[in-house]
Amino acid sequence: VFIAEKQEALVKESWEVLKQNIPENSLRFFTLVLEIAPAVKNMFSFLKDSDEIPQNNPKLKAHAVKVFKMTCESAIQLRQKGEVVVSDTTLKYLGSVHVEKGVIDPHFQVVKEALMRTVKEAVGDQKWSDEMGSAWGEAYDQLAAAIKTEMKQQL
Ligand code: HEM
Ligand code: ISQ
Repeated sequence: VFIAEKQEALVKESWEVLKQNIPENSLRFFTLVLEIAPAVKNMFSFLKDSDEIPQNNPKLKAHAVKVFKMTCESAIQLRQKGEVVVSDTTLKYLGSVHVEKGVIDPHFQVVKEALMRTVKEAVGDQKWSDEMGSAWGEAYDQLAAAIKTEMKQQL
């Protein structure tokens, strides 16, 4: 699946905005995941022993940023070659982490929804467009598909 040059630019542009406030946007992303699917709470090590979402957890921030960055990279790849390629080691590692934590297919839709809403809120309604949304959505879907395939091979 190829995306247009314009769409790649929109993803990069919105990531630049998001990057300005990593602490707030990563927290927002994670909060939305839990809002949509409260049951996934216990999967996350940084939440296990508390009821509240830690406001400044380095692991939470780092992981959230990684999800955004990988989705951006996927958008670039979809524009360049029409497919998402994740390095073998990264894919194996992410596959095993998510299998171990008990992540299943429907969870990917939850994270997608949370990611898209975080981007939309960060850039604001004026800047957000269907074109921007579909670019993020396509990049995420293709990345998620690669991880899901790897997870199935590890089961
Ligand atoms: C951990 C990325 C989807 C739940 C991680 C890590 C990354 C990541 C980079 C950190 C690994 C590490 O360094 O230890 C992604 C990407 C996704 C995705 C790119 C989709 C495209 C999901 C989904 C769930 C999920 C759908 C289910 C709710 C988790 C959990 C951890 C994790 C529970 C372990 C966190 C911890 O306790 O340290 N993910 N993830 N992820 N992810 Fe995801
Ligand atoms: C890990 N995997 C998917 C989504 C995430 C969001 C916030 C923190 C960690 C994550």
